[in-house]
Amino acid sequence: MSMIRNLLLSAIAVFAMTSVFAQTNVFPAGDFEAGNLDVWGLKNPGAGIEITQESVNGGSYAAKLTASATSSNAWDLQLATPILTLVKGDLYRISFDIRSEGDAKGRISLGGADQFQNQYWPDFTTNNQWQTITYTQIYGADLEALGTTLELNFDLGYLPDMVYYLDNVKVEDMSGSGAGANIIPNGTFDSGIDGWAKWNGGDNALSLAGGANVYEGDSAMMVVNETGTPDQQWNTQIHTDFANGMSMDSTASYQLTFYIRSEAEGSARCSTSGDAAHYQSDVTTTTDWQKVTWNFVANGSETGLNFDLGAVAGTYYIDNVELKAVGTTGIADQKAPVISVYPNPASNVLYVKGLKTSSTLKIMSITGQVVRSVHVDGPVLKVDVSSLRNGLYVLTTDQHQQFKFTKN
Ligand SMILES: [Ca+2]
Ligand SMILES: [Ca+2]
Repeated sequence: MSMIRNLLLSAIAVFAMTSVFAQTNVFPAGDFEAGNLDVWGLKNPGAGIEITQESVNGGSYAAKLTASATSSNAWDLQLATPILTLVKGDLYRISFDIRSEGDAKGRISLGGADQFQNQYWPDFTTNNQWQTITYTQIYGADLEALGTTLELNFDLGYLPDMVYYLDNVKVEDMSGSGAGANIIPNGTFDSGIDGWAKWNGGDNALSLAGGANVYEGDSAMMVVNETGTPDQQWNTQIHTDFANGMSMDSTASYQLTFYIRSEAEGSARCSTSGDAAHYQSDVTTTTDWQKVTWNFVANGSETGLNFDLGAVAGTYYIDNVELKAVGTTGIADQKAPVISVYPNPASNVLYVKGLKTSSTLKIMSITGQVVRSVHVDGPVLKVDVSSLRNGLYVLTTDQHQQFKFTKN
C-alpha cells in the first residue's frame, strides 16, 4: 500500500516539475546579444562599462564592467536594467551569469523602494569561473511584485580595479498561465461542505451558507466563532486535506486565493498542516467580500490547509478557495535567514525577529545617519522607538540586510 502511495506521490512530483509551469522572461534583452548596451543604464560607469566578446556565457556578447582605481562602495560601479514591467502580485525569479577576474563580490539593488520588499539585497561572491546566481526569495520573502515596474541595479564597485563579466540576465514571471491545478478538493462549496472539518471551535462553527451569503454559485462556507481569543487564531480552525491525499511539491511556489467577508469587522488567516506549517499574516475582514492572496514556498511535507478564525468573534463566509503551484523555486538560491519586523508602522515598541544573537542592529535615518545601535541579545529583539521622530527609518544588520519601518 505504502509503495503504491509513494509511486503515486512521485508521479505527481514529476508531473509538477516538468509540465505545469510556463515561465515568461520579461527581459529577453538581458542576453546582450543585441551587441550594444543601448537599453541599459550606465548609472555609474567606474573605469568603463562596455559590450564585449572577450568572455561570454552564451551567444556572442556579454557586458564587461571595470571598477575604477578608487572604487570602494557597491554603487561606485553600477549598471541598471531598463524599467521592466511586472504583474503586481505575481511571483518572479531573477537570475544572471557572472564572473570576475579574481575573488570579488557584488550585490543587487533595486531602483525603486517597494518593487520586491527590500531595496538592497545581500552580497553575492564571484570568482574567475562563470556562475549562475538565482533569486526566488529575499530575506525569506518570495519575490512577489509589489508594484508594476522593476529596475535592477548591478552594484559591482566594492573592489578597486576589479573586472566583471555579466551575461544572461533574466527576470522570469513564475505565475500566470503556468499555474497548476487547484489542490483544494472542494473550494466552491457548491455541492456541500464535503472535505472540510472542524478541528477547533464551538458546536456550530462549521456549516453551509446560501443566498446572499454566497460569493459565487449556490453556496459558501460559513464559520462561526463565538468567543474571540486574540493572538490565538487556531482556536477556531477549519481544515481540508489536499486533493487525492497529495503533499505539496518541495520545489514549488504556491499561491492561495479565496474570497471572504464577515458580518462585522473580523480577522482571518490560513495555515498549512503537515510536518511543517506555514502561517499567513492576519487579514482584516469586513462586511464586503474581498479576494485574499497568499504566496508561499512549500517545503514538501504540507498535506492540508486550515482557515484560522479564532482571534475575533463573529460570523465569516468563505468561497472560491484555490491553491495552485505557480512556479518552481529553481536552484542555488542565495538564502538569508528569515527576519521579520513588526508592527510596521510602530509607535512605541518595534520587534525584530530572526537576527543573529550578539550582532548589532543599526537604525538609520533615510539619509543614512545612524540614530541608534542596538545589541541583539536573543531571537526576538525589542526596541523602544518611542523617542524617535516620526518618519521612515532603515534597519541594517551586520550582514548588511536592510529593512524599512515607519515610526508614527
Ligand atoms: Ca550573451
Ligand atoms: Ca460557491
